[in-house]
Order: sequence, then C-alpha cells, then structure tokens
Amino acid sequence: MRKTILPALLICLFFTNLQAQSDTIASYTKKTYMVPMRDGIRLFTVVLAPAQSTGSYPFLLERSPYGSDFFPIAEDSAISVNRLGTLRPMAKEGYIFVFQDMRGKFKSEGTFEMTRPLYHLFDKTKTDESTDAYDAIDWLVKSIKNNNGKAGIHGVSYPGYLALDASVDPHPALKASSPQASPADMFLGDDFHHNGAFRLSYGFEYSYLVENDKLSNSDFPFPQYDLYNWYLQLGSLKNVNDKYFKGRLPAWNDFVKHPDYDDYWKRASTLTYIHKPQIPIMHVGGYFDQEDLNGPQLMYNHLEKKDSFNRNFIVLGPWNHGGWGRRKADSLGQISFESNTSAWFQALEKRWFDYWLKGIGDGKFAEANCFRTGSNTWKSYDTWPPKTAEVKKLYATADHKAGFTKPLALTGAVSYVSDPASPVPYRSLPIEATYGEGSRWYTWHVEDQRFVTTRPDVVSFMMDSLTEDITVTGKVTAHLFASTTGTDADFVVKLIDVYPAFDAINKKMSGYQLPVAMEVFRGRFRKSFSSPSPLTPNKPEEFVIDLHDINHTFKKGHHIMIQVQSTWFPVIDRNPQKYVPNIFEAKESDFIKATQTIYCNSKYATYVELPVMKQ
Ligand code: PG9
Repeated sequence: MRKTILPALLICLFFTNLQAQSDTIASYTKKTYMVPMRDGIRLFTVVLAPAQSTGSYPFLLERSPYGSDFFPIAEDSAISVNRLGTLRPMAKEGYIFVFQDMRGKFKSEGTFEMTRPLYHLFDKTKTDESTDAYDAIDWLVKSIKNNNGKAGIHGVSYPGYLALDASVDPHPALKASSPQASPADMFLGDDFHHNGAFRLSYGFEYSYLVENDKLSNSDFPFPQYDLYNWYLQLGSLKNVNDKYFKGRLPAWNDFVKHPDYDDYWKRASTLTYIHKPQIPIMHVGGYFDQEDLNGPQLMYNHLEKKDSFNRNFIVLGPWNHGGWGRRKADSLGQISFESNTSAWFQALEKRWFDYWLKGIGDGKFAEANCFRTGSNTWKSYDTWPPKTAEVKKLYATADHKAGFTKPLALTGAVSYVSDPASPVPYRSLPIEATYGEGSRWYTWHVEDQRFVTTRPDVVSFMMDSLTEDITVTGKVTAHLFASTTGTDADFVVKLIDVYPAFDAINKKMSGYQLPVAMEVFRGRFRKSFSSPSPLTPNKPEEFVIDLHDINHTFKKGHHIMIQVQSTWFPVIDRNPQKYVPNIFEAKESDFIKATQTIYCNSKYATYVELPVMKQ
C-alpha cells in the first residue's frame, strides 16, 4: 500500500483539475504535537493549518501506520497549497489537515497491534483505535485555534480501517467519515486470507513491512528479483519462523496460531462491532483492488441493514488499491476507462466533506455511485446492488463451453491434475516483491489471463460470442460442484471478459482475457470457517464462492468465460491437498498431487450466478 497510496494521496506533487474553488487560502503552516491519549500514551501528530487565516475551519484527519511526517518542511514553516497534491482543492477551500502516527508506529508512543480489536466495547478502561481517534479529536477541537468544532476522517486501506474504527462511538465533533479500501474481515476476505485461504506473499511481506521496525516501513531483503521460486523453495509455511522471522513478528505468529475463523479473527473483524452508521459514512472501493476489494462492499452491505437515518453511502470504481487517489485514473494496465475516474471521485469527496463539515452544497448524495466497466460510464443507484437485475445462471458444460441452458446429460465433467510442486502463478513471471522495484502487483487484477489459459491445470468454459451487450450489475456467485482425489483442495473461480479474437482498431487488445471477478475458496471451510473438515475423496460437493459485486458490460462480439484452477501462487499459499489440522505446520510430505473434477451435468451443475440488467 505504502508506495501507491502515500505518494498518491499525501505527498504527490501533481495537481488535479477540479471544479472552481473559493480560492481563499494560499498556504498552510506545519506544526507538530505529541497528543496525549486517555492512558497517557502520546501520539505524534502533524497539523497543517491555513496560514494567515481569519476564518474557522474543520479538521480533516488521517491516522496511519506508515509514517505521518511526510511534508519535508520544518516546524512552523509554510507550504503552498500547490504542494498539497490531491488535497489541494480542499486546501484552497480551507481545512485543517491532521496526520497522526497510530499507536506504536513511527514517532508515536505505545505498542502497535495489527488490526487491534475495539477493546473499549468490552472493557471501558481499555484503549483502542476508536478511543485514540476520539481523544485526538477532543484534543484538536480544544487546542488548535481557528477550528469550527467539526472534524472529518478519511484514509485508504489501513488508514481507511482507522477511519472506520473512529466512526464507532465517534467523538461528537466527528461529523463524517470516509473509509476507503478498508478491510472488513481479515479471514473471510481482504489482505490476509480469502475464504480461509492464506495470502502468503502479502501476509509474509506485509507483516515484515510494519512489524520489523517501529520507525520505518521495512522491505524484506529477498536475495532475488523473481519470487515465484523463492516462495516455492520456502516449502512448508513452518519454515518462515524457522528460517526467517524466528518468532519475532506478532502478526505472523498469530497467522500460525489461528488457522481457522476463531475468536481471534472475529474480534479483529469490524463486522463484529460495527452495527450501524452513527455518522455519515462514504465507503470507497475498487473492482480491481489487489488488497481490500471485499471490505468496502461487505461493510456497506452490513451497515445498510441498520441505516435508518440514511447515513451509509458507497462509491465503487474501476480502481486498484487506492487508485482514486491517482492524478489520472483513465486506465489500469491495458484497460481504458475513457475518462479520468479519479478526478471524478476527488470532486465528489470534496463535495462530501464540504457539505458535512462546512455546510456547502445541498447535501444530495446518491446512495451508490458505481462505475460501469466495459461501457465506461458512471451510474448512480438508490440501492446497491440495484434490485432491477435478473439473476441468470451461466452453466459450465463438459465440452468447455458456457451457456444459460442447464446441461441435460446425467454425466459430464472436466478434470485436471493440481500439483503443489508446480502451482499456477497468479500473475505472469517475474513475481516482483509486492512493493518492490518495478512491481506489477498493482495491476494483476486486470492482467490478460492468456498466460495461464493453456496450462493443463487450468480449465475454461467459454460462451459463444455475444450477439448483444450483457450488463452484469451486483453480486456474482459461483456454485461449483467439484471433487478431489485428495482430502483438501482450493478452488479459484474467475469470470472473464474475452475480447474479440481480432480487433482491427485496437489490435493489441485482440483476444484479451480480462478477469472481471475472481476469488479463491479453501475447500476445508465449505461447511464452516470455524470448524474445518476434510473432503471425502471423489465425492462431488458444492462450493459456493462469492465473487463480489461488479458492474460490467460484456460487449457484443465478446465472450464470457468461466475459469477454474486449484493453485494461485504465491499470493495464496499451497494447499497440501492432504487434510492436515494446521496448514502452517504441514510437513513437506503432506503436499500431494490431486485430480480435481468439475461437474457439468444435470445432477451436479456448475454455474455462476450473474445479476443481468435489462438493456
Ligand atoms: N492493505 C494494507 C492493509 C490494511 C489493513 C491491514 C493490513 C494491511 C494497506 O494498504 O494499508
């Protein structure tokens, strides 16, 4: 995150070209403070306040584990609004920007705890990220002059998660919050696991990034550039502590200790303790977010059930992690969106905070603003997902095709051999370190899948070319009927937009295979994420896999494809394919080849549910 989001949102020196400003403020003065929390711990805080100001301004707060002292100017010196990057439009309007190192990171005192639960909800004497945000706001409104008594909080990813935490039992001055790419549940989705499958490269590199050293963001010193083989040679996950971390990183130790969805994960899940929006909340997420795609969608839906005061809003765009903070987000990888989607969002974010914190505007915000990929248009909705879609079942057939008609034959299946010794890469090699030099981590969600489609351990089911556009808006769910010769198995399902084989105008996009939805499921958790159980060899079972919300038009002439595989390495660790109680403790001999069978017949029909809009 650090190398995309921080530069993009905070220290970038590029300028955005948004709507006209009141243009009253030209420069900001930097001051830093050690702000006391209720338990005496002091948090390092940077305040940028309008210089030579006469008015009163709201606070816009961002709390972070990545280091908040990123404006390289001395205490008390002034900085021109032109150097405030994407904050510039709001800066001209007049805000007091506050950046705070969270507890235990960089210049703040105390101890860092990865995704610290909201302890105060169970014990009023305890502190957590919600009480720290409360205490910070309390101190700010009482201590910083020229404030108007109102505060907003926002942030991308970890800072987004901290914005969400701040929105629980909020300080009375906190009037609006925008958690952006905030994880919701680290076992079910987001950074560390997806449906119980462990995100190896991310979990390994991220725990080192934040826990190796309090005062820096640490890059693990890999001895090579392409990490596919490095992770393969690592072997069983037990080697991580034996060879590298030596039990020194608390987050990694917790991954090892908690292989199932137990109380540890439930306590850290925001779903457990946030039940209704207490203040206006605007969730922001990207369809191609390589880190926290699920969180914003899950949390919006969760809060929507209790949104009696209409305070819950969502924005979804064609973005990777934090892509809305870029100067220009008119494309991602090879995929064009035909307009600057980040400028569109940044204008909306300004209107949002201007309204809640400064009373500017009419306060009319659509419930959901969700970009439609494929046809490349912004759409607004009264409900998300819209109720007008008709759910259709796209079936996989034994001849590797896909169609809306259920297979009639009593038999029909497709098999492949999955070998943990030769796992399918999740993106084309080289696999650079996640945040390393030249990393293509940021665009792998839109990578052309032809790099794996021809592998014998990847099976595809493709529709004939479309005779008219099909727009899918809302939640895509795979119902996979599968068996394995082993006793545990992962299944990765992708929904792919296959471009026409020859595009005379845009030749390089001919035959492109764009994954518009994809997800992994660890078979042992099919009945319960808390109590895993082995699979019975050769027994067909149903695996229901949430492929998340999309808003995508498959254009006339394109094909829709379903793809299935059983490894996705090294973003997902290798399932040994032999059931063991804790995969973090598997032996090398537990990793076995297995034959996976995907059933495509009238009794066991594999299909993907698509919410299709009427044209
Ligand atoms: N995806 C990162 C993260 C968020 C929350 C917890 C752990 C990791 C991030 O970009 O901040």
